[in-house]
Amino acid sequence: MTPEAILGHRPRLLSQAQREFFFANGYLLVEQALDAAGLSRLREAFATLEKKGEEPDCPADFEFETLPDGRRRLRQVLCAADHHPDIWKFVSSAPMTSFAADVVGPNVQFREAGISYKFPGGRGFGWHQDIVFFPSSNRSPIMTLTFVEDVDAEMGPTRVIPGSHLGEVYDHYDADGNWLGLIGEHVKSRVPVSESVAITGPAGSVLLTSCAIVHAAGENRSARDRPMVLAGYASADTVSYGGIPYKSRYRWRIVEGEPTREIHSDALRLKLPPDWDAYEGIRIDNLHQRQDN
Ligand SMILES: O=C(O)CCC(=O)C(=O)O
Repeated sequence: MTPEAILGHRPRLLSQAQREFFFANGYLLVEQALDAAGLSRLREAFATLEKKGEEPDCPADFEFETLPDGRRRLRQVLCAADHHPDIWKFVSSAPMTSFAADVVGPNVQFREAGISYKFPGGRGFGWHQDIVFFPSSNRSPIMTLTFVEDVDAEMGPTRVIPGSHLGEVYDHYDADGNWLGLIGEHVKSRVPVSESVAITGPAGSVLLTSCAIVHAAGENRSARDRPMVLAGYASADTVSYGGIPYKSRYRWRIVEGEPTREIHSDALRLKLPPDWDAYEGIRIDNLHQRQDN
């Protein structure tokens, strides 16, 4: 659906002004969208998953990071919705699916949901656009980032370049054709990074980002953890070309509205990513972080 058609549907939770802001800028922060009970359920789920990460046979979806102080901590759990029922419940129901419907249209398909910890010292992500990981027939796919704790400027907040979702999809290979999963140095001079804004906010806030927005995140320089739930959705009339790096059993599940036989396509030029099916059990993080930001 086009933004105009989506805006023609009555909003569920967002105001019309918030939706217009999203379409113009490619992101929207909804502050304190979750109540205290919802947040505490998420924190309990995080604690359970962290414990599970200590088990010797924990699944490959549990990715670890060695922090500057030498400790090895859980960096993220890919497809966390597959590993904890409360994460699946959270990402497959309101308010999350209502936010998604308000910006992708009434029929919403789920892509994947992970959790990320970013402990103190945890590294960031360089500049990238999510759509290069799952080239799609249109620009409707979104990522939602739910702040499980307050996020301030020291904690490596997500940085976005407003309006960049409407422009070029940059090369995420290097000049020699090697996959980076990050915008290549040979095209970086075209990326207006000086226009980027850091998104900070209180616990319970939800950041919606377009799959085409250029974004990054810094290292966590604070003494506090920055736990987040990351959940992806798209309009039901979106088809992804090739695989996607996350292998959730809930992939493409309709979480709002109904399936459709229609396909919406936008004019897009971008390269196919590597063959994700050759990377069983792992995701982008093991593949693309050759650069530190
Ligand atoms: O952790 C963040 O703030 C950003 C994560 C991100 O860029 C992504 O998952 O694509």
